[in-house]
Amino acid sequence: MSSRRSFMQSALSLGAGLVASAKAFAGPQNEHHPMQMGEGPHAHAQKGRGSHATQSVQVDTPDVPQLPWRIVDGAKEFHLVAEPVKRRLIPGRDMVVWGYNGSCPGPTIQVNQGDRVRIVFENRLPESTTIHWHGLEVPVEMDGLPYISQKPVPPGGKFAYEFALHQAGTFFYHSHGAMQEMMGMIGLFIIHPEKPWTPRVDHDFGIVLQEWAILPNSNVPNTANMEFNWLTFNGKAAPDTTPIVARHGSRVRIRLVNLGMDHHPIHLHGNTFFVTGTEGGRQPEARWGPENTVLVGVAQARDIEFDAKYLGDWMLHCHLPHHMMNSMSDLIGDRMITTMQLNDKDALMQMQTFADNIGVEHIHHAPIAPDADKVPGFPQDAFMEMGMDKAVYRPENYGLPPNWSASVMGMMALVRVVPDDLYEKIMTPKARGESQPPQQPENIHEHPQG
Ligand SMILES: [Cu+2]
Repeated sequence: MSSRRSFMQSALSLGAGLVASAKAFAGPQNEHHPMQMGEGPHAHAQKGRGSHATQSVQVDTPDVPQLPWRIVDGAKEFHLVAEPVKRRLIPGRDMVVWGYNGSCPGPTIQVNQGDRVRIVFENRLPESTTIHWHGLEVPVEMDGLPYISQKPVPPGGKFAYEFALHQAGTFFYHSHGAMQEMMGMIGLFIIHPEKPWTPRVDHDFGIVLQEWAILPNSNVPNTANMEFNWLTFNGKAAPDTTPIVARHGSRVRIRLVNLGMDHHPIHLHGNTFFVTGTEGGRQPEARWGPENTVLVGVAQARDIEFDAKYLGDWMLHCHLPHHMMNSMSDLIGDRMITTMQLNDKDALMQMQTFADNIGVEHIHHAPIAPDADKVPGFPQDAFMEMGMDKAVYRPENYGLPPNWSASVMGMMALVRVVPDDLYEKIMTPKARGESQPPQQPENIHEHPQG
C-alpha cells in the first residue's frame, strides 16, 4: 500500500475536515515524491482561517496541472517541454494547440519569493521558440527574446533558464512569438511572498483567459483570425470548466491572467470583491475599492479577493456577450446549435442529432411561445442550450441542479460557496481521484420547465 493511500485512509479515519481544506504551499519535493495532491500532513491546512499562519495557501489552477521540481545545485529545477497538445474544449469538441508538458495552458510553476529557479526547457515543436518570463525582473540574457537576449531554441533543442526571484505575485511565462502565443503557449508563474499577505485567504485559484478561432472542419486554431468562436478558462469552455469551490465563510483569491487578442471584463455574481494585485504584484490596500467586474486587459494579471459570505452557485464570467457562448461567430457552418430551425419540433430534432453525435445527454430546452416564429428577431437564445451534465461530471459539479450545464457557455465557471458538509462531499472523492457521480442519477430526459 502506498504511503499516499495510507495517508488518505488515516486522514479519512480522522474525519473529513483534514482532507477537505485548501493546502498550504510549502512542501519541498524530491525525486521520489513529485508534487501531488495530498502528499502528506504538511500539505493540508486545518479547517478554518488563520491555521496556516506562516505559509501561503497553494494556488489551485483548475484543469491545469502543477509543474513538479526538485532541488539541483541549490536551485528549484523544473523541466518544461513545448509541444503540440490535444485539448477538449467541451465534450465532442477537441482542439489541437501548442502548449507545454501535455497541457494548454502549460503547467503552473509555483515558487517562493527568494527562490533560485532553473527551468530546463526543451523544444519539441517543429519550429524555433523561446520562453519569456512575463513581469519577472530577470537578467536580460534570461528574458527569452529571440536574437536579442538569446538564440532561438531550435526544434529538438534545449535551453536552461536560471534566475533568482525577488518579486511576489501573479506572473506568467509565454513564447515570445505572436502566433505561438495565439496557439496557446502560456502558463502561470506564481511567486508566493516571504510572509503571506493579509488578510489571509483560505482558497487561492489561478485562471488563464484565452480565445480561439477554430474554423469549420478544422481543430487547429487560425492564429491570424480576428474573430474568435471559442473562449476559455484554463483551456476549457463552459460547461467543461471546473467550478471553483469555496467553504462558506472562507476568504477566496482568484488570479486572472490574459494573453490573447481581446480584453475580458470578468464579472462575479452576488459578491463584491477587491482587486488586490496586478501583473506588478500586490497593490497597496489604499488602492482597493469594492467592485464586481474587473477588466483583465491583454498581458495583464488581476488578483481579486472576497469573503465567501453567501451560500450559492455564483457565476464568474467574461461579460462580453459573444464570450458567453460556444462556437459563436458568423462562421455559421461551425455553429453547433444553429438558429435556422424556427419551430420547436425541428429545433428539438436538430439538438437531438447534435447530442447523439457527440454522445451527451439531451435535456429539452426552455419553453418557447406557440407563435414564437411570428416575432421578428426570433430566435435569439432559444435552442442554444445544450445541457450535458453527465458528460462534464467531476466532483466539483456534485449537487448542482439538473440541467445546470445548459446555462453556462464560453468564458464561464461557477464559484460555489458551499457549507461544510457539501465541501467534504466534493473534496473527498476529488482527493481520491474519482470521476463518476457518487450515485447514478435517475434517467435524465426531462422537461425542467414542466
Ligand atoms: Cu471576454
